[in-house]
Amino acid sequence: MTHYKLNNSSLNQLTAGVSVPTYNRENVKTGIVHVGVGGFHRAHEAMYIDQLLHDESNSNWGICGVALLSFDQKIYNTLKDQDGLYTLVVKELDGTLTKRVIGSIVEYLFAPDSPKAVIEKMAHPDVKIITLTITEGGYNLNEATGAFNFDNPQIIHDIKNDDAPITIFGYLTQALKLRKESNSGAVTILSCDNIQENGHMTKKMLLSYVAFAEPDLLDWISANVSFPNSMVDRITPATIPTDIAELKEVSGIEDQWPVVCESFQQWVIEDEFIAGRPNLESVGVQFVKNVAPFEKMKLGLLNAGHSVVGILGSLMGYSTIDEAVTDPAIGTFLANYLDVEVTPILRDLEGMDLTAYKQTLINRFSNIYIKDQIDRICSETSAKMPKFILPTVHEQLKSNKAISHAAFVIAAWAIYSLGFNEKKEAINIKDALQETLLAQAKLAQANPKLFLELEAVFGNLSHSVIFSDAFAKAYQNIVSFGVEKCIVEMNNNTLNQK
Ligand code: CS2
Repeated sequence: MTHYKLNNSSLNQLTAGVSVPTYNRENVKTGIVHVGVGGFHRAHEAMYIDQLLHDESNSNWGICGVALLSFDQKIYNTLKDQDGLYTLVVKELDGTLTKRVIGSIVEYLFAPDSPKAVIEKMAHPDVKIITLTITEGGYNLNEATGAFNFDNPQIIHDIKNDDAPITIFGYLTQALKLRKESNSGAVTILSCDNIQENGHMTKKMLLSYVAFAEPDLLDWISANVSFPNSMVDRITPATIPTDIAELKEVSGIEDQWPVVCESFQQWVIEDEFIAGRPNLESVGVQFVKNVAPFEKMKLGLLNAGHSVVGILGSLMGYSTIDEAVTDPAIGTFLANYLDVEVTPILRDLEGMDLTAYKQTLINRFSNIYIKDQIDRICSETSAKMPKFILPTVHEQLKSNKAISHAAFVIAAWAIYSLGFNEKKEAINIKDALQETLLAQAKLAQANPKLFLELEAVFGNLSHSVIFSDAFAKAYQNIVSFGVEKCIVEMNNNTLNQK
């Protein structure tokens, strides 16, 4: 089979079962700047926009992808080499692969090399929407105080260096300032991260920064920038070398960084686009008045469910989510956690069949073709925990309801943080707080409750006697009996109570 390096000139040669953009990419103008061109963005928003661009009347809505961190050099180089093109490989439930080259990223910038170009692009009058996937930890929230973290050295850097920022807050502030000065008009900032009320969070954090760094800009922002909340969903494992090799072998495409994902896709947004938006309904995006209940459901069930399976699975020595969730002990534990400790806090979901949603979620986790990595799921747990699991714990505690499964998972995470699974193999931990977690996890070996004193993650949770006691008991049980025995016992107890 002939092999083609993926780029503009090879596009028309790719016919072997691969769909390609049939619109003229040269006519597409950038209307959206997206920050954080990771796998998720490329499996989700960029895919929706690609679909949209097939209707030529939408040609004002191309994407400029911004790689913000020096760590993102590789994705920038890849996009540049491939004219912004990449292959999206959708793994259907029966294992069939649907391959589609995505063409919606028509420009790309590497912020560390050209901060000015990024600011100018964000401030360009044609740009009407700035979207973000900057991860749960990217919003610079101090979990202990609930306020913007001005102690972050990168924020201190941005306050001193207007024209060469490194954080999203520095970039957005300078871009909005330039929009104001050059009359570029209003703009929508749309967060696509897994955070409850992600639009409100973005607004709150950005305004805190602006109030300090550029207070004169506040009025302009309040009249010219909107921050809709949104809920995003599509499981997108990390691309592995066999994905790249398979694409080359079967389809002849040499793509340095294809993206693989599940077939499920969902995007629910509040319709508050101050500077207009494309007709996203036409490609299946749902618009609602209040996205909060959907976001709460998704974060509390799916994302928290992922962390539950990931942490327990990792300690038991599994490496993928499907392997772990199809272990009956973990699968039952997950189902019980979702039913007993999360479902009671969900409301205002008229028309939503929660039982079906939970079943679909478990089917999605169990999909053997996806092979989502536990390492991916457990990465940055210190940022995910306060967004996915702890809000549920607080609500349950407030109404004196069950928290034992959550306490157990957090106890398992304290042991996980020591760096070894129950087979005594090293765990590949990737977490911005890794060293702090390890230090705290070591202290917890003598007195488990000390783990909860990590305020940057747990806020004031350690003040709850009910929770700390459940946590300490779970910790001791795991140390004495191992995860599997403990969860089998918890599963039996839940069954007896039903
Ligand atoms: C995952 C998410 O990062 C995680 O822990 O739960 O990446 C999840 O796969 C997506 O939010 C699915 O929409």
